[in-house]
Amino acid sequence: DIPKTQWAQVFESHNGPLEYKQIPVPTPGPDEVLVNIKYTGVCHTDLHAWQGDWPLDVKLPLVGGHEGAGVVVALGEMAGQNGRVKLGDHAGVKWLNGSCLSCDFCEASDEPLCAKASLSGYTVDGTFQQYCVAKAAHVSIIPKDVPLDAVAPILCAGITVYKGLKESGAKPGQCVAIVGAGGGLGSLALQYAKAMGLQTLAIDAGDDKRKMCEELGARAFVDFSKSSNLVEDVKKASPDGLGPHAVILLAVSEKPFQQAADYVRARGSVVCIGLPAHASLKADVFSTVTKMINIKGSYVGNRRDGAEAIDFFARGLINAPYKVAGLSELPKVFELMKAGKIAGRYVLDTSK
Ligand code: 8ID
Ligand code: ZN
Repeated sequence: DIPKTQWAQVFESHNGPLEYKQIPVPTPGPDEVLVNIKYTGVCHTDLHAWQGDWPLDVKLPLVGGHEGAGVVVALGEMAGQNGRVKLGDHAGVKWLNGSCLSCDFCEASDEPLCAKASLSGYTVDGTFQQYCVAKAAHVSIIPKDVPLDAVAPILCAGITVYKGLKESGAKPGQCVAIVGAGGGLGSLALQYAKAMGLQTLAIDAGDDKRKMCEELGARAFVDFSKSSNLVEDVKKASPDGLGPHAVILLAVSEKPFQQAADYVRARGSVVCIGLPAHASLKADVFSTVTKMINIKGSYVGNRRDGAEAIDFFARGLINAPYKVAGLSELPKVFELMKAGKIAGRYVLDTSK
């Protein structure tokens, strides 16, 4: 039985108090499902939403969160029709809460580009609550033998880095630089890259993150806080000294977005995924042309990318560390994240 009220983390204004309180349990619309969220990851995007530092309006008041793993407890009238989602299924609520499914982009399975997309924990209430609604067509189905705490970070971080690695065009055996490798997306990028047969070169700061990155299979770690010539150090750390075949930019600061084109290998690609506020890209035109460099963006993934990312995880190929805290402890997790002190991901238990 579904309760009338539930615990949630709510904020009413940017950088305002995060209130852990009881709110009504929402009712799913005809094409929606209600998911009893058991665990939710905390993504740096949630911090951007709270701080309001992106050029995209946030719903206020807001329940943040978009890496929610739980159990389907109610179906809207139309939501069970095609049999894809059933009561009792384990399901994931992602950044893409819903999309129109009929525009040019949705038809081409580029639904993250849909102009009418609704975003969990941003334009609609997300997973920092015990019961969350999402469009039936968009929730991910999670196999029942997969633990819901460990799979939560896959629902944004995992999908996003898996898609970004595919977009990079890097082939098995080649080397990719993961910038921000010690964070939530970065730790998973190291594991997806390895599972995809790629070598990795990790860039981040501090000995905790170095240790984690080495354990996750990185061939080398470059500490950006200690390097006096990052471009040279990254090139030197690549297998043949010519630079990595691709760079996956996950950092939440502008500087690495200005450096990547200088160390990527000729013919290589630079994939921008991190979203530092008020940042611009910069690359030298002469070398971009004469090195034939490809610079592009990558934004979450479509429903199929989501299913594939979960399948890699379900096959035991993805093991990145995460720490579990209670939903009530979100403010503490945000503080640690702002300070850059989290190696890997935090996952919140919504019962605490
Ligand atoms: O679809 C997308 N494009 C997408 C999806 C999900 C998340 C984009 N994001 C964005 C988030 O909004 C955020 O801007 O990706 C970024 C990273 O999210 P995250 O992994 O959840 O953040 P984190 O755990 O805080 O990790 C960031 C890491 O970057 C490092 C930090 O030390 C930290 O480990 N970093 C920084 I800040 N500056 C760096 C630098 N100059 C750096 N690493 C290397 N070089
Ligand atoms: Zn995210």
